[in-house]
This record gives sequence, C-alpha cells and structure tokens, in this order.
Amino acid sequence: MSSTVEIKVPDIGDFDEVDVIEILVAVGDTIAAEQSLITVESDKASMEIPASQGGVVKTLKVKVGDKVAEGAVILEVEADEAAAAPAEPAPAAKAEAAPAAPAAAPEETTAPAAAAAPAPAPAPAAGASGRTSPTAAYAEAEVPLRNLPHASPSVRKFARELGVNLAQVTGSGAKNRITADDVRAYVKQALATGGASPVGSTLPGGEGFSVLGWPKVDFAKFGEIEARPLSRIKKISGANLHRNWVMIPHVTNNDVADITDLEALRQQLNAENKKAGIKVTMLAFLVKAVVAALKKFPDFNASLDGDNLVLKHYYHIGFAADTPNGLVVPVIRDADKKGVLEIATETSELAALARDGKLSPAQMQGGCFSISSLGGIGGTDFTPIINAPEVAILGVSRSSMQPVWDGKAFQPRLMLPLSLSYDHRVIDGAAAARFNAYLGGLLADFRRIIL
Ligand code: CAO
Repeated sequence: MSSTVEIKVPDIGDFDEVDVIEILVAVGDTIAAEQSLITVESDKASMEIPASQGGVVKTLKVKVGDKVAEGAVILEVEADEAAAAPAEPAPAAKAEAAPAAPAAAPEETTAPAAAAAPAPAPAPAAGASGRTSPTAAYAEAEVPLRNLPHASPSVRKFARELGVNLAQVTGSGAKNRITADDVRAYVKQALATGGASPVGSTLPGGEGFSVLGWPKVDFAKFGEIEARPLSRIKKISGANLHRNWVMIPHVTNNDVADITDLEALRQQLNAENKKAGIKVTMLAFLVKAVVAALKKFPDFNASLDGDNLVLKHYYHIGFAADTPNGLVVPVIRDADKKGVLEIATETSELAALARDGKLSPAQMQGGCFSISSLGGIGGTDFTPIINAPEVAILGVSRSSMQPVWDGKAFQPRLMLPLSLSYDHRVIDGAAAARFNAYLGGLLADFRRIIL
C-alpha cells in the first residue's frame, strides 16, 4: 500500500527562516529515509534537511532561492508504508559542520581558518579584513548560487579550506555529485603532479610541500576483512579534525591540579542532592573554573579572523560528548550566569541528547572554548585538537592519588591532569602556562572563583 506524505522542514534551531540553496532530489526520484533533500543556509550556517520518510518524490514544493521556515512543506512523496520511517529525523544528525576538534556543530560559512563546531560570535563578513589564509581567495569568491557545483555543504567547506575550486573537480557520486573523496583525489593529484597546484600548498617562503599519496593496499590479500562505512558524524568530524590539525599550529601545555578538596566537596554535594537526582560531575566544576579563567585571560575567549582577534563577551562552553556515532560538542550557553548544580544538570541532559542523536544544531552552536574530559575513562594526558574557530581547548584526564611534597613531607593528594592545547598564532606559551596554572589554582581552592 502507498500513500502521499508531505515532508516538512524540521526544527532548524535559532533561525526563523533559511534560504534554500540546493535541491538534492528531483520529481520521480526514489528516496530513502534520512536521505538529504535540500540544503538550506542562514547567514551563519548551512545544513542539509533529511527525509523523514522514504518513497517516490511526487512534487517539489520549494526551489532554490526560496526562504523556508520550520513546518514548510519541502516535497510530497508517494510513500511505501512498508519502507516508511516513522520518526522525524534528528536535524542534528544532518547538521553541517560537526565534531570539530572533537565534536560537531553547524557549519560556519564565514569563519576564518575553520568552521566546524560551535558557531562563534557574529563573525565579520567574509572578506571584511585582510585574511592570511591561503584559502581566503576561494572562500570569498562570489559564486552564483545557481551554478554551485553539485556537492554537499560539508564537501564545499572541505574544498574551501583546502583552496580547491570545486568547478575543477569531477564528481563520482550519484548525479555527478562531488564527494569528499573526489576532493581528496583532486588534491592528491595536484600534489603528485607538483607545479602550479591549485590547492593551498605554497608555503610563505614560496617553496611548495608535497606528501606521499595515501597507501593503497589490498588488505584482503592478507586475511579476512570487512568494510564498514563511517558514520555521518565521523565523516564530518574527521574532515573538521583534519582541517583543524593541519591549519592550526597547536601546542599543548600539561599541568596538574590538586582536586583533593574539590572532590570531597563534590561527593558531599552529591550526597546532599541524591534525593533531587542531581549528580554533580567534575565536568560541571571545570566549566565554572574555565569561565573564571577565560575572564582573567580574555584572549582565550576569542577567534582569529585574519589580522583581527574577535574577543567574545559571552561565555558559552562546549564539551566533547562520546556517542555511538562519534563525537559531538554540545554547548552550555552563558555558563557564567549558571551555578554548578545547574551546569551539572544541563551537561547530563545535553550528553543524553547527544547519545540519542537528538541534539539540535542550536545546541551545538556558539561555543567559545571546549572541554574534552576523558577522566571517566582513563589516561594521564593527551593532546586535544582545537575546535576551530576557537583558540584553545582543555583536555582532562583521569585524576589519581599522588605523593605531593608540602615542604616537610609527602602528602597523598588527588591530582587532575589538565592538557591545554592552544593556537600559537594567538596565544603565547607563557600565557598558556599562566592560564593552566590559574585554572589549577581555582580547582585546588574553588572559593577563589568568587574573587
Ligand atoms: N578523574 C577521575 N574520575 C573521573 C573524572 C576524572 N577526571 N571525571 C569523571 N570521573 C568519574 C566520575 O566521577 C564518574 O564516577 P562515579 O560514577 O563513580 O561518580 C565516572 O567517572 C563517569 O563520569 P560521568 O560520565 O558521569 O561524567 P563526566 O563528567 O566524566 O563525563 C561526558 C560526561 C559527557 C564528558 C562523558 O560522558 C563523555 O562523553 N566523555 C568522553 C569525551 C571524549 O570522548 N573526549 C575526547 C574527545 S577528543 O577525541
């Protein structure tokens, strides 16, 4: 049996209306649930809207250039009820941009060296200032919307970051759609042939760089294998992580904080709040302490835009959340205005939404600084990748009892490893060491937060 079903624009976060910039299906196409139907774009983000339902497209109700809001009908499908997907797709699952340093969020279209996750403050329009990025020229080129190469926003973004003009790339996907692999292949080809490469491969001194091609191995020759497609989140976060790692000069400052007293307070609060069902985690204290450190060191609460540092006067803190499909970075908004209990409640709610794939794009936008806590799992330190366009990220490993010399004797103290990765273009090593030491001091004596 079949029936006609309208597919509508789902919750699109903070935006009242967004522009339709791409139609990804045509009348007569057989579509699957979760397949991308259209790409929409606001002044800050672009995202694909997925199908809530599979079937055959009967009518298209939107065209490129239209403005649509939540609830607007995109198209009608002749739905095969047997194949129908009952649930509204989670818009977050389709949000462009994503797990950056660690995790994900809607795509920035104007941000400088990156774009992944947390949308920054109102970023100056592209081209507002003299950018130094080798990709700037392409990023700022005026491309008529109707002639956009057939590629998803994440692929376009990936290409932009590499300085690749998609008009020169041949698409291998359905209907000649350009995939991330096509862009990679194009870059590899350009690097392999050397010469005047169209990719951003020229170093400031004029000399080019070249890398070996990716090893192509027939693994099946050596034993049994299976190929498992990467999840959408992994694909998006992978591209973002790669870009951030390559484009940001990372340095990590490692320090330890004595959290013996804070852990005692945490346990006391948890005993007191047991009935209310609130679990205070170390993460909630970390968010609060990070806000205080950002206030003391404002350059950490900033984004690079060409020759300008955009300083933010708000404190939205992202935290990496591990989900079955990959990492995402939900954002605690206005963490400076919230207490530890409120932050603890919100982080656990956001982490649960993240695990269920139900975070909205808005819940992953606007971050100023990210925390990646592996403390509940293990490790002594690690190098978190900065969540561009942020300029620093705090990695937290597992606390452990250590002998600490108090001047007369060794005392057993609970020590928490703090790994602060920073963008060395913005932050000097001394400033990073001061930030980390200050943070450690706050965690050692949380009363200092109120000073
Ligand atoms: N040291 C020692 N123990 C810690 C700790 C630390 N730094 N941080 C948390 N723990 C303990 C907690 O006390 C808790 O133990 P109890 O249940 O006995 O109280 C346990 O670890 C689990 O903690 P939690 O999961 O309740 O809370 P959390 O704040 O540690 O984590 C969240 C929340 C969302 C950060 C976590 O679920 C998560 O997803 N972590 C992974 C993030 C990640 O993958 N980052 C890497 C990104 S880069 O690739």
